[in-house]
Amino acid sequence: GISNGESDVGDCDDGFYIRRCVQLARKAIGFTSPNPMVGCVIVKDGKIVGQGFHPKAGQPHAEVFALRDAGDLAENATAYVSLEPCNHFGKTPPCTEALIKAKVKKVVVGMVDPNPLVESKGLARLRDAGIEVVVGVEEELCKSLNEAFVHRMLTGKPLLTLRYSLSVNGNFLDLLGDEVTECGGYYSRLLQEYDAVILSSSLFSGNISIPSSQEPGANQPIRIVIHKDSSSSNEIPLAVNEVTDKVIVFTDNGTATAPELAKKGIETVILDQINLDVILDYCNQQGMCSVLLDLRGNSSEFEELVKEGIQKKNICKFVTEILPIWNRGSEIDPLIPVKRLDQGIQVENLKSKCSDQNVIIEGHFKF
Ligand code: AOF
Ligand code: ZN
Repeated sequence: GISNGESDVGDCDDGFYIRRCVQLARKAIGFTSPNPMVGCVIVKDGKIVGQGFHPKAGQPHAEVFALRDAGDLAENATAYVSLEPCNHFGKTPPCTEALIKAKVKKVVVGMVDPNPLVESKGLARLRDAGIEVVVGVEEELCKSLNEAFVHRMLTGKPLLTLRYSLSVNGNFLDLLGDEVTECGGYYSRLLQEYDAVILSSSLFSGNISIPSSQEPGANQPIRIVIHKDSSSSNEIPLAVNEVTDKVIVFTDNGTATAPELAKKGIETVILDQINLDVILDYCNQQGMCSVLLDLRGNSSEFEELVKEGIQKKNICKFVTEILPIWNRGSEIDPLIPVKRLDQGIQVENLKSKCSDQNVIIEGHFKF
């Protein structure tokens, strides 16, 4: 398991500094995969003397930046890290050795690193070196910060979230209330935190351009476009000016589309049958931790994927946007004869946010 019961209990200030670590870590939102987001502060005599975060895979870890920032002041100080310091040589050398060399007196850790290369070995190394170690401060917060990373470490698959919009009478809506282009909108912020977003090719037949996050300096997810020849006989209508290097098409008709797309520099994966397992495997191999399945466009393209995802328990979360409209003409649609709550799949960790424009609900499937 990744929780650690045998640790000392942190004192009340510990929570404050770990929350600061999480705040720092979030500065790299969307950019760290396959690595986690990690923040670190060095505290001496009740003052923060150094801070840092992990900006991107391949770059130094949070501890390295914080120790650099603290300089000589790190000696006899307490280091706070939202994730257990690593004790292995990956793309970068072990942070445990950096902490030991800097002569910190104590290390307070938010959560144990679920990465089997690390998992508690970092803590053991620090303790062996005579450093006092406290584990599990603001543990839930730290786990939710890196929900996708933890999920991938434990399952070998990226965290998959279903996104859709509903009318107040419970019908699927083929639209976003939030203008995609709007900075500060929920969809724009959502895109920022995902490594990839799966979209229907039919979305691009209208005047809709490939959605991107409008947050300043944001990560842009890789756009995975699903093209089912059976459901949309036409070619993929991606306009050249819309194409970025971050588009990949999964299609069941390579002959018609692949050469055309290749000319535009778009990678195409041709499958006999488009299925979620293959897409998730692909994402996993690319080091993606989180994928958003956006249910807009031709719903028949997604019907099978969603069914498969629920059946195989590959869909972990949902984010629903309820828009302030009544879908005329389909008043009876939502009255599917489910008369008992336990006939469906239970969801948990419900969170909601309400404004004049929409109600956002998110939660986890409890399989
Ligand atoms: C930390 N602090 O800031 C991060 C950690 O290939 P590497 O060397 O970057 O190692 C990646 C692994 O190190 C990653 O999977 C995770 O277990 C840990 N990441 N650890 O102490 C950090 N980013
Ligand atoms: Zn490290």
